[in-house]
Amino acid sequence: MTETARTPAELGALTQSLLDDLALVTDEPGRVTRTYLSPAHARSIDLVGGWMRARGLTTGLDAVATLRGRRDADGGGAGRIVLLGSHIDTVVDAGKLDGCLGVVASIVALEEIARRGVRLPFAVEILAFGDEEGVRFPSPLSSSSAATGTYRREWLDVRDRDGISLAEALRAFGCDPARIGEAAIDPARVIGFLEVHIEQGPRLEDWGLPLGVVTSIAGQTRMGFTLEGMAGHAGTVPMGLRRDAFTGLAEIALAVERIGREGTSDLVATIGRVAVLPGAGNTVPGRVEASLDVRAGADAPRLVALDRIRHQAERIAKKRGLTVAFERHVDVPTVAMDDGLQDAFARAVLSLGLDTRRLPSGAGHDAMAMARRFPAAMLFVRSKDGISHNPREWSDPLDLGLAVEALIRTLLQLAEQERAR
Ligand code: HGY
Ligand code: MN
Ligand code: MN
Repeated sequence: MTETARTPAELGALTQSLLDDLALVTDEPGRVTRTYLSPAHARSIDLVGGWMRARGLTTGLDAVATLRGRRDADGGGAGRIVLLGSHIDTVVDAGKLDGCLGVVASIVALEEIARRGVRLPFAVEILAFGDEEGVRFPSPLSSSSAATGTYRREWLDVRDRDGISLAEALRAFGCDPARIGEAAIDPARVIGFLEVHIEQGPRLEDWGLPLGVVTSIAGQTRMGFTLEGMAGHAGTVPMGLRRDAFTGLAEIALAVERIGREGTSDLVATIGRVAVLPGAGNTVPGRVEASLDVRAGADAPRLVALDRIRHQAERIAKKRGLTVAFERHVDVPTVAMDDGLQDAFARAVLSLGLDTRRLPSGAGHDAMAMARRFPAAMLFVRSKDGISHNPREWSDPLDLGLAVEALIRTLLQLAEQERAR
């Protein structure tokens, strides 16, 4: 029995209400922080899995704790599959939308397709990845890497701030690291991966557009680096005799900023986390541990900037009697989105009577890991003031509903193409 199609406003209101409920699942009361394999991650799997099961999807957890909700092809059969989804882990003090929107929009879209009595000639699987951000462990995109058979075994040995290894955390979560290989999805069966995500930038708002189609995802290098100097008494060590690791970092940080500014317009370089040790106010810092995140729309400017930063850091360290060591956590090249799926998203947006434009993504996404093995595409939703990784992250619920409707229409196009194969 078919029901009246929900309007984009109704789809948006439903999407927003689910996002509001999911945002209450946090490791830090009073703000949204949900890191990989944390108690809040477990509770979010229960909540989102319940939404999936209530809508007739069968659910399961893979070996890296990705929640998977599946609707079989109408008429059964071991046919091909369309993958949807995004990540449900967050940064610290996050907004409600980053990642979560892609999972919730997929759930609402599949429910609406069923309400409209539409049959799909392929299976659909919604993937709720638990480790896209790489906040607890330096292992960004590890869940989607497992789904594509590109998981890096060394991630299992990385440790969080409490010294717990990723492997130990997986076992404590009830997962078996020895079975990670089984999480890989056979590319021969996959039509494509579609990810709905907030833009996290200002362009759609500047253009006055609710939706945009992503052309490529900027490559990124994320590193850790350590500066070693000499801890000393703040009251007795003369300024000229100090090997102060923090002032060394300060000079390096300004060099990073200058190099970032001097590169191509889409080159960005960020030191987002710094630990000053031993951390006493009356002690000259002897050691500093910092993060470095460098991205660009193309690989060459990013790699040139990395070389320049490393050279400047070594020069400044030497001048100050410090040593510097770098550790690479992630190095992902710029990834192009699939042309055919981009066109399908664009046709869906145009069918809504909306103008559509295409734009690159400066932020990383699970789609960049999924694109290693499957055709992948992303639909961006306008971000108010371009804000993200911030509790002020917000998109108009009508824009959310338009994205759900565009996802529905994209799936209907893929269904037509599949029937015609
Ligand atoms: O950092 C990123 O690009 C993404 O938000 N994980
Ligand atoms: Mn993010
Ligand atoms: Mn994200």
